[in-house]
Amino acid sequence: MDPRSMADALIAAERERKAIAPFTDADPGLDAETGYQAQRMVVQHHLDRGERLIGAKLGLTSRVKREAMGVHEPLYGWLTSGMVHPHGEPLPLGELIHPRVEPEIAFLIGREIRPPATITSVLEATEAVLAAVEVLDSRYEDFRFRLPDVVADNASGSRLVLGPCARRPGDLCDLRLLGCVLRAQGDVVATAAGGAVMGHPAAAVAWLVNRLSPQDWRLEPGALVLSGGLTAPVPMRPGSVVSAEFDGLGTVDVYS
Ligand code: OOG
Ligand code: MG
Repeated sequence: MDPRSMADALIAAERERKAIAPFTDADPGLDAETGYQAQRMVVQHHLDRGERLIGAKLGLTSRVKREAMGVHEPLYGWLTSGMVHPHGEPLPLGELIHPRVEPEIAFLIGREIRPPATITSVLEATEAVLAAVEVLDSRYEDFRFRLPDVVADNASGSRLVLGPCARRPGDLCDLRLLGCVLRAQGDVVATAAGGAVMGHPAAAVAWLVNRLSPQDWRLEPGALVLSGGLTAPVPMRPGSVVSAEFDGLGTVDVYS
């Protein structure tokens, strides 16, 4: 598989809302690097259509997510302006294939973070921390993929909803202990703390900075970074109501 044809198939799947088989079914030797080359082309397609790059997302940074997806390494993708979904508006299910939502801790980067990044240097450079719900919509049938596939698919990125409060990290509790209660249809379906993500959500941002350091795509000041799902994702169906309540950061509600 070459990155161009992978990207073209993913772009068509998103446009036509028709999931495809993962590329690794036909090509089990596909590597993650080829996936990242395809990912850049997928993201570039959105930029060419007038969207802006607004930040990055980490994926599979928590054990619960790695186990849920059966992929055992973290990965990254990019956030573009077209992904931002306003808090309080219904999710347009008709534009999506089979969306799932997951609670995340988002970082708004205030200053450049130089590699080698650490939890401390990330926190120093963080302008604000926000609650977020990421809306995933894999372009693969049944969210079935291996690492190179999901990398190419921009880490299943589709939409993101930001919570109501932006707080400086120093004004919050230790982010490892920052709790989250996830409800679906009013029932608690999962609970987590920030430490679910690499022991500390800022460690995920540091991982990204270090991972990107040999490349020409960087995190600019003003970038938003999603540090990765804290819980297993929850499917969004007609009538679904999901809320993610975070200690000190308010509640993000998503409904269809
Ligand atoms: C892959 C994307 C992973 C996260 O936060 O773990 C991700 C998927 O679960 O479809 O965004
Ligand atoms: Mg996510």
